[in-house]
Amino acid sequence: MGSGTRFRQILAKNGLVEAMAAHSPLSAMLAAEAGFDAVWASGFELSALYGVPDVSVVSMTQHLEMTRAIVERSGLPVVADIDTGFGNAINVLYAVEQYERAGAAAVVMEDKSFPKVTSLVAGGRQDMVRIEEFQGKIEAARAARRDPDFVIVARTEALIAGLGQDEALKRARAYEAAGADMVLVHSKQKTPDEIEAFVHAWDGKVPIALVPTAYPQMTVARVRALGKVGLLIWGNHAIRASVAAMRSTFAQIRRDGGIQGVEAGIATVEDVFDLQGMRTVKDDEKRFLR
Ligand code: SPV
Ligand code: MG
Repeated sequence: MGSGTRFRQILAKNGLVEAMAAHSPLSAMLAAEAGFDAVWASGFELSALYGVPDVSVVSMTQHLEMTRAIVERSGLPVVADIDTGFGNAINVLYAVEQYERAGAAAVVMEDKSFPKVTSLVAGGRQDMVRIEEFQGKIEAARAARRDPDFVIVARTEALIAGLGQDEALKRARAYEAAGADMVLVHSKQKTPDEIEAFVHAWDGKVPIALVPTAYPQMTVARVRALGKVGLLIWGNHAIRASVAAMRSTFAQIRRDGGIQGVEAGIATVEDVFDLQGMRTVKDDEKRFLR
């Protein structure tokens, strides 16, 4: 079964797919271990991993190769963040072919112009492409997928760009009409009001996807109560958790002049061995090394 089909089956069964962000196979494995339904191969997280801003500096190839590695190790359907599709509709044809071949279940493509600027930054330059141009990119994505179950999520940044509800709804309707399987609407308001107003006003048939980073009051229960939402993405919590954990561990080692004080608070070496599959290596050694 293709991973797009698995994604659709989870959606049909649970009514909501809950995806955790990842920037590496290891973070994706921990998301699977925690019980999330899917992995969000986040562009922001991968950019941060490389220590660069999320402004189309990380190349498609870098993100694609990480997505492939995440697919291989996580075992979960992977929702790939392909930003703007890395260019125009011609670039989208190639990107979708590659991401589907890498084993992704879905791509999320946003209606900003290339190169993009990360959405949540204060005062960010948020230039959008014309609706017709983005419809062409959605149609290109549909034309490029081999499996009709491969999920194409069209993301509108109208609220992020400050263009208001009417423009967001107009774009979402146009993207559904162009064949998107889902519409992601993003907001950087500090409360869920803006997003809830959008969801209430949504009159389309396709489910909505949300990334409630800026408005953390939005819980799974609240999303379910809203209805209409099919994909919930916890957008950047893997990299932020890593930054906080590394920073405090490193600082304590510097303070203490040694590592003894951090031992209890970090993963054991055996834990990491287990994640790496060292048990299997030991079994394989017994079996094959003569
Ligand atoms: C990402 O995680 O890369 C996203 C979500 O696109 S956000 O950074 O909030 O735009
Ligand atoms: Mg992104």
